Formats: sequence, C-alpha cells, structure tokens
Amino acid sequence: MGMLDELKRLDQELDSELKQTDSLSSLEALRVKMLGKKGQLTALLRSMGSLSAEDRPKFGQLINERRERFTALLDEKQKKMQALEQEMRLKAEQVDVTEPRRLPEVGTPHPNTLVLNEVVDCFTGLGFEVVEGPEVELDHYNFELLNIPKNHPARDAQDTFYIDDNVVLRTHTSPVQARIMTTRKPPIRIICPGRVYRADEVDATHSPVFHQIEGLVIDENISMGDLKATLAAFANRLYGKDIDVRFRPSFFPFTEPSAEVDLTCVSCRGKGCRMCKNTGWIEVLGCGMVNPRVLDMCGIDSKKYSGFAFGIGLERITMLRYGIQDMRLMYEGDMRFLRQFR
Ligand code: 2U9
Repeated sequence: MGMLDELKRLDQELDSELKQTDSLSSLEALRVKMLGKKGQLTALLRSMGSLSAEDRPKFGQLINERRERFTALLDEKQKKMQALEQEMRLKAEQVDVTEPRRLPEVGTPHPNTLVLNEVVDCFTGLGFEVVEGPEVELDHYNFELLNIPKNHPARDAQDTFYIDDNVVLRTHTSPVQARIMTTRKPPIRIICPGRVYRADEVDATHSPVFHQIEGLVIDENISMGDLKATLAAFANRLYGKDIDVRFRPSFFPFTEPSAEVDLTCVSCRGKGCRMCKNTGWIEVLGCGMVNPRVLDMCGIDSKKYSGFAFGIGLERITMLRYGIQDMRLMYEGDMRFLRQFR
C-alpha cells in the first residue's frame, strides 16, 4: 500500500475510533495507538527511509500535518469528555438540601421508671430520703441483721442466688436499710428502691430479677398509726383519693407486729370484680413495726426508739397502675409495648 493510502486509512481510523470512544481511558489508549512511540503515525514516519530524497520532505510534511490534526482532534475530544465526566460526577454527588432529615429514634421511659418516679416524688414530699446500696451483698446484711436465722427457708439455695457461703445477690433491699441503721442515728426516714434477685421461675407474676421499694422510719414514738397514714398517702397519691388501706395480720422475721396491706381494688374501685375476686380489695404490699431485735442488732436502742418498715414490689404496683396483665411484657423490650407509656 502506498504511503498516501496509508495516511488516508489512518485518517479514517482515527475519525471512526474517536466517534466510538466513550471514556477518558479509551481516548488515552487511542492517543498512544496513533501518536505514541510505537504508534502508527510514528511507524509511518520511521518507514520514510525507503522513500526517495525527493518524496521525503513532501511526506514528512503530510505526516506532520496528520500529527497536528490528530493532536487537535484528540485534545478537543478529551476536553468534551472531561466536561461530561465532571457533569456526571456532580450529578451523582448531588445532595438535596431540602430533603427532611431522618429523625433520631427516641425511646420512652420504662413503666417501672415512671411509677418509681411517682413513688419517689410522694415519699420525698413526706420528708424521706432516697438511698441505694449494693446488689451483691453480704449474708450479714441480707439475712443476719434482719433476724433471718441460719436455718430459715428464705436462706435456702432454692430461693437465693449464692456467690459464695457469705455473699448473695440481695433478695430484698432491706440490707440497704440495715446498713444505714448501723451507720446513722435516728431520726431516719428513707426509701430504698432497687433491683433484687430470687431463684423464682418466670411466670405472669414472677421473675428472678425484680424491683422493690422499701421504706424505713425510725424515731422516738413512731407508731403503727404513722405507718398506716404514710401508706394511705402513698395509695392516694398513686391510685386516687378514693382508695382505702386495710391491714391484715402477717409475719416477717424483721417486723413485729407485721401486716399484709390491701388497697381498695383499683379496677372496680371496691365494687367487686374478677381482679379482686369480688372482695373489693387487692393485696399490694407488706409492712410492720421494726422488730426490736433488728433495732438492737443494728445498734439502735430499742427502748428509746421505734420504727416502721414496708416493702413494695415495684412491678406489682406498676402493673396495677397501668393495668398490665403479664409481668413478662416488662422485660421483653418490645417497643410496641413500651411506647404506650409516656
Ligand atoms: C429493716 C427492717 C424491716 C421491710 C419489709 C415487707 C414487710 C414485705 C414484700 C413486699 C412485696 C417483699 O417485694 S415483695 O415480695 N415485703 O412484705 N418488707 S416489711 O422491712 C424491713 C426492712 C429493713 C432494717
């Protein structure tokens, strides 16, 4: 093939490949293929040695014209491609600043927390202080100071989680009160909310981990009348002014006398319903006058001072407050349940 034909063919090849090129990288490949050191135009320049001295300048000029033309065409295409790629990148990275932001998911307070807050408001309003203590507790504070003797069934491993012979997961928050009694002088007015542990099976009303709020008042001349008025104030504050308090005799090692406390049924307001088994009353908590033996063991003179104590199961009063039928709902973390309480 003559050199002129070859130049013509290169012109056509460049034009057709330029049309097909759709990226900066394939454009660069085309530039190398045509104008690079091993490119086709360069090869043509090298082959000029076979031409006559007369033809050589003429072809040299033609090849140089091609080089200028190719360079111009490639540069032009490159500019277009760069502009196009820039445009596409800007489009891809476009941010709609008017789009509403996604709101962070906000939780709701647990029903136990809501009721505990109300109980704390109630008792701090009556002059009580809130005190907390360890959940891993010495046998001495959890049982011994509370007059729960060594052979008492509450101490059995069937009921209590033992860490070792002398250390347990507290089975009530009473050891917090015992600790305060051994370190302070009366008057004492405290409530002790917190998590407690018992080796119970899970069912609609039991859990091995639950919460108590215990209260303790110690001063001169504290009577059962003070206890009843305090618990009535609590019942009225949480469940309404029409709720009455009823004491029934009971037994606890740490109080003497002891009582189970019923409230007017919060569901039927005393008329009688399925929940109260038509009695108009529901059992809600336990209480009593602090056993003088407990006072003395904790270093408080039982001849000078007397006191009352009570124990409330937080889950129990929360369930009554909101009409929750099954305690397990309170531990499952199901947002459909939890979101109902605000
Ligand atoms: C000291 C002295 C006495 C705390 C008391 C109860 C009665 C009671 C139960 C309620 C439901 C436990 O959560 S529950 O199962 N508690 O009936 N608790 S008197 O008496 C004390 C506490 C500490 C130093």
